[in-house]
Amino acid sequence: DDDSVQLLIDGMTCASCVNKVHKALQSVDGVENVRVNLAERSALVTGDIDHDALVTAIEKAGYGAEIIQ
Ligand code: 9UX
Repeated sequence: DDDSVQLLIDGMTCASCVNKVHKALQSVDGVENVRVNLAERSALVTGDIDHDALVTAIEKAGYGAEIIQ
């Protein structure tokens, strides 16, 4: 089922960070849409997703992540 997950990202400070986080999230199986907000340090991901896989992908890219909802 399609699902929507909001994450709080730690360590994202510039536009290139946003691109890295965006690519990391986009590469996770089942992800359909990704929006990363630098000012809010958040990401909104939709798709048929394993939530923990999103956190793992962000961590592998070098950032911290926590699921907000
Ligand atoms: Mo910007 Mo982010 O110069 O990991 S790429 S701080």
